[in-house]
Amino acid sequence: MSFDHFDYKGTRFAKAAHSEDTVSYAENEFEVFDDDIFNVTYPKSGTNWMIQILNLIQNKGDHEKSNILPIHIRSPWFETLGSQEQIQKMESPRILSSHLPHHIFAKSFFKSKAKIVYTLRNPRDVIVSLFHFTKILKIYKGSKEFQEVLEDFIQGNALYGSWFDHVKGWMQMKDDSRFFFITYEELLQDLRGGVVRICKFLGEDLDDAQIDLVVKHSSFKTMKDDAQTNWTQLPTDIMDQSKGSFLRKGISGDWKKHFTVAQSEYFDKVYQEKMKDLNMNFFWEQS
Ligand code: PPS
Repeated sequence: MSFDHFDYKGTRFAKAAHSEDTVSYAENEFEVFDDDIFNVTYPKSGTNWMIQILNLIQNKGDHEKSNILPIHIRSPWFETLGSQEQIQKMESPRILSSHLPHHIFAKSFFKSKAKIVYTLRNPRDVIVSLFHFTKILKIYKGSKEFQEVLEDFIQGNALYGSWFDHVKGWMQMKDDSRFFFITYEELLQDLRGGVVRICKFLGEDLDDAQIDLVVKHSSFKTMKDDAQTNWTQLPTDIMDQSKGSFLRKGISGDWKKHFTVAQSEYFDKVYQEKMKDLNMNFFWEQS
């Protein structure tokens, strides 16, 4: 798996989506407002799902209102090329997305009252989702064998660098009142419960019927069938969905169909080693 890239402070970025200037601007100059809400993830962990959830919460479950813009411009990734023009047009409170690791995140966030919702997913399923994504996203070149994607992921050579560093970096904020984290697997198991917890964190007071609407319109099926949320509006020279879908399966545990026993054992060993100092047991490990 290869893509034209550059490294910034030890993290890998794609030239097609970033420049050193956009990343440096995001880190050093981007002005965070106190009422900003950041949707932060490592790629393929449920970013778009969370965009949909947060937008619906902000609109009290009103799908017509929250669905006006296509999802890829509804909540721009503030470190990417072209996002600044979009962000300048946004009304507050803004919902902004980012895949940035903690050590490169907007410095002004740390002096603000803005909030972060961090979604994380079983890394084995992240790898599988990424593996399929390499087949449709045109930036990926060369061999895209599963073993290669797995190895690049483990070595931190994937887009946005090491998953392990990303999670460990952000978990430094786990006890901060401006930070809330939730797993993709928890959302799959109990989406309503997740939405209620997110509302509480954001101080959003939705009634039961409004919460039901958030849940209804953020289901995998609703998002997959809707051109505003399934990314099919993107030009085929960027993403070729004749070779697979952006909203692919939306399940947990698909890794079991992709990893060989040897790959699974290898990954477990790497995971134990890299995550041992964190002392956290995530939801997918318990189920
Ligand atoms: S990206 O490219 O980093 O922005 O991708 P991201 O949105 O983080 O992750 C894509 C995966 O999320 C799945 N997805 C969902 N799962 C369940 N429910 C809903 N509503 C939903 N929306 C998106 C999507 O299908 C990708 O996972 P896989 O495993 O490939 O299906």
